[in-house]
Amino acid sequence: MQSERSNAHRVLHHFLSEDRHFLLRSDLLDGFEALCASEGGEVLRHTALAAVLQISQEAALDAQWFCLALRPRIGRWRYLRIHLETMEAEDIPVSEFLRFKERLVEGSEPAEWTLEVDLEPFSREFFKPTETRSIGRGVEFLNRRLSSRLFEEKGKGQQRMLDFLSMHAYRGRALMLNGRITSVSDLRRALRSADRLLAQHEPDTPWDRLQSELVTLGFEAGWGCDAARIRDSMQLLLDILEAPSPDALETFLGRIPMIFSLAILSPHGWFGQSQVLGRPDTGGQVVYILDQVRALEKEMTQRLSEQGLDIKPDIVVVTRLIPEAEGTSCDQRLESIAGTEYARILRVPFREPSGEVVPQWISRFEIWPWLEQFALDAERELLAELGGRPDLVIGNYSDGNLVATLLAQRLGVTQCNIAHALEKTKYLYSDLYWRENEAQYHFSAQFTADLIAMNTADFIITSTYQEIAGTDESVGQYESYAAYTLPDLYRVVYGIDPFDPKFNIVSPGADPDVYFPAADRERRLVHLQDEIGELIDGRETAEDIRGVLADPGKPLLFTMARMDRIKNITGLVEWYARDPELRQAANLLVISGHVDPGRSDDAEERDQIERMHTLMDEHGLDGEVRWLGRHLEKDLAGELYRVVADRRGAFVQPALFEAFGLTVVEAMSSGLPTFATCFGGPLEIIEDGVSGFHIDPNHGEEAARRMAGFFARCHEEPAYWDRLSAGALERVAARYTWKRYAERMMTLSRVYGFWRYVTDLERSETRRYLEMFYALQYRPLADAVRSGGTLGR
Ligand code: UDP
Ligand code: LCN
Repeated sequence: MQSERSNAHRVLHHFLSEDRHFLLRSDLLDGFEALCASEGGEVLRHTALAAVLQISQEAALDAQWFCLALRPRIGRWRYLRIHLETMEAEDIPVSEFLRFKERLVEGSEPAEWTLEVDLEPFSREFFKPTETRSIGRGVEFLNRRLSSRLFEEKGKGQQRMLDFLSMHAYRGRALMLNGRITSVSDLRRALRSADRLLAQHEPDTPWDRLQSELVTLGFEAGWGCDAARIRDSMQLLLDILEAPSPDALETFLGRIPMIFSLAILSPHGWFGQSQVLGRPDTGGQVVYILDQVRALEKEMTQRLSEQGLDIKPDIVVVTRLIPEAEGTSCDQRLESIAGTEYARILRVPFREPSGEVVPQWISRFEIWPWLEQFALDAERELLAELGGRPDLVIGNYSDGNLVATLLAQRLGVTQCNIAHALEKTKYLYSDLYWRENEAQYHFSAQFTADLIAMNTADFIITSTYQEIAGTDESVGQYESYAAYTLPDLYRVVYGIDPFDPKFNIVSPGADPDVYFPAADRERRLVHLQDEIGELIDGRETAEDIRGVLADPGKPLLFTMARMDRIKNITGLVEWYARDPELRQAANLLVISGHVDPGRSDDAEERDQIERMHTLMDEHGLDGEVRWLGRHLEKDLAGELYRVVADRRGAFVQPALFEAFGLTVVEAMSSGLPTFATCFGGPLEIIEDGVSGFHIDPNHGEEAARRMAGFFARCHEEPAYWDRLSAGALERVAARYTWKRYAERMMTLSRVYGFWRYVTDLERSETRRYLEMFYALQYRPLADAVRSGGTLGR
């Protein structure tokens, strides 16, 4: 016991001597490892404290206390306080832990009445899974858990199902049931009669020919396009009324015609179909939404037609209109979306309180003061455009999700959120040191908006599991909102629970018409290949090109991303520059930002551009690196990945953190071996060594070694390249396709609509609480962005 105490003393005082108030998991583990490796340190490995450190996510300490946030398993937290003299440890509540951190940041005791946000009481009565493997499979869980419960009380569930089916209509025309069926026994009887009737018809008899008889029985259009499908839907319902199974319920609900129109919100950035990708704040989210819309329109059309309805889906993407459009279409109010029949972009300007339209582009970090007015204007224009309310509102990123909240609340429709990337985990201590970041990033408004929107959403779509709940070692993006503090503003003791069944993993894909395997010779865009050859091997530089490859015969290491700090393009250039073997083995092709810093109006981008030039100068890279400061059109980009594959090259995604990483999926869909960051989505997309490679951006030297090793091995053993290429193709085909995405999304929206109707998932008390939080906390924070001030002391 005594030695346990003295060992703990030794370890904790070692950390104390570092004179830091906050330690990350990596600091704790690395520091502990170093101590164990030091003289007489081996014994420390077998102490109780060693086991505690293994599950620690972070520590906060002063001269008296050592506080630890423990994460014994994914999504589950405990907080421990150890007295640095007595070594006595005790569990403390989360609020105590957060208060301690606040004291360390502020240098004084936090005010007694600091606002504490606690959403736990609102969800106490809801069912939630407890197994970590159930995280992100919300709809499966709800179906399993609620279907039996719903029908437990005799007759109650059946009656609710009847009520639900009776309310469907499209523009005043009843669907599914008409007024003739008024009770569950009527419904059962009518279903049996219909079944007998349908059995007498050929399976392919269309609805039109069956309509008059079925209407007499109480049924309206929506059950199916022909006798076989109508019968099948009716039998499914009979089974559900008898004894519901989760699968039957999901299949049946998936068929109900209830989603005809969608509003997709994506206010920030440059939302357009050409000349926008690669601009600041304009990347994967735009690509994602345009591909999503195309896939959803197809899926909606197919489902409506299978149900025998001649109704066209209606999809509007609502974004911001930017009068100073810099040659893009962002100043156009309406734009139809290529590859769809009915979908369009509707642009609504930001307006000042005076009513004046804001002319210039505004960074995503600064748009907060304009969103409320935007939501009101967007609502008006959307209602006119759709001729009524949308059936589902889908928000994107923090701003779009907040506007989706405001719209869904006002219109009373189902809300779905998609984060794409939450900023909180991208920037170290962005919550704790929010004030230091306020002038540049305004995280206080953003994190407040996030918290509100994720709690009002009926369901949340994520691209990966780790986006919700991280890994055994790292915290998920959503999980980071479970408990946090913005010192002197408010403290969140229960913000969101990664186990909440509103979370569903539905991964995106890459447009199969644009990103297909290099080996698919017949589909190749041969007409673009000269242009691409010139881009890569051209003997000239230009205003937007730096570097001419001295030996174009070498394979290419290719990277393409917005020139954000977090994308770490300059990091990759530095790793490359410092590894002679890699430089020998491959040329580096970089498509990112601008070459001329004067052409950028984004501070972070300009900074990175300057760094690129410094690196190229310092390391003499002009003969081995080709840097194109261009925004490539989709087809050109698609063919470029394939040309790099033809030359037996590889793609690199070196980001410090990547929420998902569409370029990774694009490269893999082209059959290009891919090296991608181990922080974020790519960790899940790629299976290391099978369908690509993980690299650690914090250990660039090692990453460069790995790439050099890869090229060396491919040189010796060309089949190795083919193996990785095939592995990448298999992986995306199995997991990352838009077809699968659209099917899932359309099923989810119906199932959540159903549960929202038949249970108390509506969460109206939560909404009230969040409305108050919005008015009292979010609004002043957003206003402070406008006035350039900061809330708090
Ligand atoms: N992209 C592009 N040109 C560029 C930079 C990016 O076409 O100069 C495209 C890229 O092909 C991908 C998207 O923008 O489709 C970037 O998405 P990703 O998820 O990789 O990153 P994000 O920019 O969203 O953080
Ligand atoms: C935003 C990001 O930063 C990427 O990681 C995602 O791939 C993209 O959005 C699409 O969701």
